Amino acid sequence: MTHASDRSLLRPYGLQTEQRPEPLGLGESCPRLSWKLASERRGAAQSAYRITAAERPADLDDPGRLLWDSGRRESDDTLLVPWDGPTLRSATCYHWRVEVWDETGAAGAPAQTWFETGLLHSDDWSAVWVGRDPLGLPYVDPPQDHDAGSASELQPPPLYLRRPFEVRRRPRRARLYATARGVYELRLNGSRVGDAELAPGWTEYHRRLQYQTYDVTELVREGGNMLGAVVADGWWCGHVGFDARRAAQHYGDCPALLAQLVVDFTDGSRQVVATDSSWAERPGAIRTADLLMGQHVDARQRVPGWDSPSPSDDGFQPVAVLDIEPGPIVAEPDHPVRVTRDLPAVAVHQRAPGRFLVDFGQNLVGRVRLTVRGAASGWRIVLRHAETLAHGELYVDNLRRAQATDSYITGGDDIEVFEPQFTLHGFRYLEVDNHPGELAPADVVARVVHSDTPFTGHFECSDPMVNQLQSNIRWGQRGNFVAVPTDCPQRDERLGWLADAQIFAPTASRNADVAAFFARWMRDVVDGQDAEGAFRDVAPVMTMHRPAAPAWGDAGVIVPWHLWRTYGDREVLRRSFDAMVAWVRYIRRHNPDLRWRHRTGNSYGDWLQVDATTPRDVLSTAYFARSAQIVADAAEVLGRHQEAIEHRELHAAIRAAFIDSYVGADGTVDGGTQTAYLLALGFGLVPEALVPAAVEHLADDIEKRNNRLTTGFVGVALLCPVLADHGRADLAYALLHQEEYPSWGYSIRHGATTIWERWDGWTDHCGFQSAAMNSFNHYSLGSVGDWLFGRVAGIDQTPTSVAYRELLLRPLPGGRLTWAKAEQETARGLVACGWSRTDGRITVTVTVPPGSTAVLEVPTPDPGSVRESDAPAAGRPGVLGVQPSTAGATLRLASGRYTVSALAPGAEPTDRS
Ligand code: RAM
Repeated sequence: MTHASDRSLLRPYGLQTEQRPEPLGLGESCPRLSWKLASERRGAAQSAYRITAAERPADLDDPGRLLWDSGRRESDDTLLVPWDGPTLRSATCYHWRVEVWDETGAAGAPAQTWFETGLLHSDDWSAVWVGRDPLGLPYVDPPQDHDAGSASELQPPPLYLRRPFEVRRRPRRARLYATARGVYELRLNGSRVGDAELAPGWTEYHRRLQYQTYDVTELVREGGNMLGAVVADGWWCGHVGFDARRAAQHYGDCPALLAQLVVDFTDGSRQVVATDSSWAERPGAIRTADLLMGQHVDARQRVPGWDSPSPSDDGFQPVAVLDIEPGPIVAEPDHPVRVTRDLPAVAVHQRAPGRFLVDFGQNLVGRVRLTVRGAASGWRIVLRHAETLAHGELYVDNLRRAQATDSYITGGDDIEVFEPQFTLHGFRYLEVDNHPGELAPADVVARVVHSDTPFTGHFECSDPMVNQLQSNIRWGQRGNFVAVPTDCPQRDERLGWLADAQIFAPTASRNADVAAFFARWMRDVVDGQDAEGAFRDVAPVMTMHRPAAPAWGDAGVIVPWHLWRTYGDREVLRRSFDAMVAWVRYIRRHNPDLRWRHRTGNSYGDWLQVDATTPRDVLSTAYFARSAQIVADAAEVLGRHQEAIEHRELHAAIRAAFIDSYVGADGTVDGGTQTAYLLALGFGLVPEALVPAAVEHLADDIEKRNNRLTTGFVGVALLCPVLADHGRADLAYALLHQEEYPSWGYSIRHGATTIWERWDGWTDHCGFQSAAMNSFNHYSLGSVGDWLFGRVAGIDQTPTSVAYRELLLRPLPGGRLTWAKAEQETARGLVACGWSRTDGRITVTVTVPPGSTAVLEVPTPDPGSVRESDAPAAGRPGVLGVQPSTAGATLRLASGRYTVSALAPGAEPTDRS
């Protein structure tokens, strides 16, 4: 007999519907269901499952009407199992439950979750777009600050929209569906609705606009109600990228709202309040708001109680109903942007009367919340932001046109709180100017804002500098994953650059669950493809209208493949596949000799390399080969045999061309740069016999520079992995520990708390790099994070494994580390691997989730010394085999937790008798 508390039971947990826990407003009519597994018992695996689903009104206790019973299915599937029940209805809450049986046939502990569909059909929408009457209010001049630069254009003040309504009795359930052309915040009876920031996020607006769903059951009251919204420019019509024009030129010229409140009563009746001509609008306290420029609030212009059920007659005018179709409105499929934490000020320095410099100790992305006490009305406080200081003052030159300046004019209340919610800044330092009186540190707080992808990965080791590097990588990921993966968060750019994203995606998926985030962005990438098959450098497309460059456009192939390998998401691969094929065929069409020299767009090469120039055609042809190979692999997964054969042959031919043109008989690669060797070795473009010589050339280049790197965005991701995989872990560690310029350690020694865009962002010898392009928060050079998890700690999967089904655990003691460990919540469950060296022995602890197996390479000079939980490893439960190998010893493990120890590398064998 088993008990629910029995830890050896197979336990499903982390249930997800369409790669999100408990999604509200799901847009899929055939969602995919997933669960992870845990068990304390070695060898535990799922042999069967059963899914049952019911439709259940949220407020009823009855179990609901059974809708779908999959029956017991003899299967080890746990990932993305398609809904196979009756067609889902709009705006309906479904519960589903999974029962599992383990490999012995014993029942596990069941688990359940829910999801609620959104508006699945376009005729579910009765709302129409509403906005400001274009003949109504004049545009206003954004405030000009002494040093905030000049605002390029007049800006309209954000819209305050509202509509009163009556409700006869307390509702059973109320949902609010909304989106905006712009960014919006909803209000209901004076309260904020939900916690999404900068909704609806940024998508390829020409193709898709996402709506959000909110549970407002608790906010709707019997009697009079007021539904309100504030809508600012955002990506729709504010400043985006480095185009001097407001995005008005790209999408539209004024913000608008589409909202629909659906109130359901217990008697089955329904009341809908939707945006239409009965809504009213006026400007309010927020005078201007722009993602790049900042937000300006004049509290004297507040309209007290404007969003309360019984406002006074306060100047609201009828809205204009915009003569536009609701358009392609889709449910938000990924995690919304949210405030995920607050950081207190670590220091506040008064620089002059009323002028304070605040240090938050961390370069971050978000905004501040300032509390002002006892100020008279009309006091204008100005907030400016910067990532770093120069001569003790804000360094803002690298912001280019982004003013990153907020201001607040006090309204005369005893306590006033200013928090600019429709703008976003990348900063560590804040200047508060014209502050009335003292600024108490507790009155200023930094609020961290980003796409709320769950951060579930951890890496840690014995070296504080490497831990700081990992922290910098994570902060770079947080700050630059805001609706889309951006290059940087501070200057007038913040675009979804493709190469940055593909280089960093493997690291990102170590730190966080980015499955839904990237799958959603891939739609934008595919949307950006032209009729010829060329992707663009950025997605959503903005300003960069040329075909994409090598390594940039290839993201359209690499990212879907990565999502398949990491999360088992076949659908994103299927959906992207035609675009992947079209991209490779486009390159081939224009480069019939298979050296990619034509149609290379802006051909950025190994962007921001130092002291080296990798030939562009070496880089591009290597990527051409890589993309062809991935398309062939993807075609096999999807059963597209023709394309598989075509691209397998194409890959072989490009490889031959690469070798013919760029690889010498002595193993040299054209250009002789680190990146040239890394691409050739990393992408398998060196004949087997010449690999040792190529590795030696690579190592020579690093050594002759006293263990310094020269790689840019493209090469850096391959640097440590290729060295370690070709017997030069010593050099990989030397680069990891390097603290002289250029290196990760150099930036950290100079106070970096995020990854810099450039190795020479600031140097002892030259000071700041050109302000024209010098961000201190770019993630690309942080792509080494994948190697920290994958080799330093040792979590990887075999080349044919999907979603960590066959783990390849290869801890790599080296450098000055005495221990390292990582944990990762994979799609199947928790994977962990860590090692430590003490007293001549190495101890490796690993966790393999149920259903997975692992190949564990134990680095030891003496395979006979391997023990598991203090007993000879062979024959221990779950240990399926022990063999000597080049690493030392290789163990095959079933699921479970293990503690393996062996004689440490370099230690003297001891007498084991
Ligand atoms: C810079 C961006 C980005 C890079 C492109 C080529 O402007 O910041 O990181 O991909 O250039």
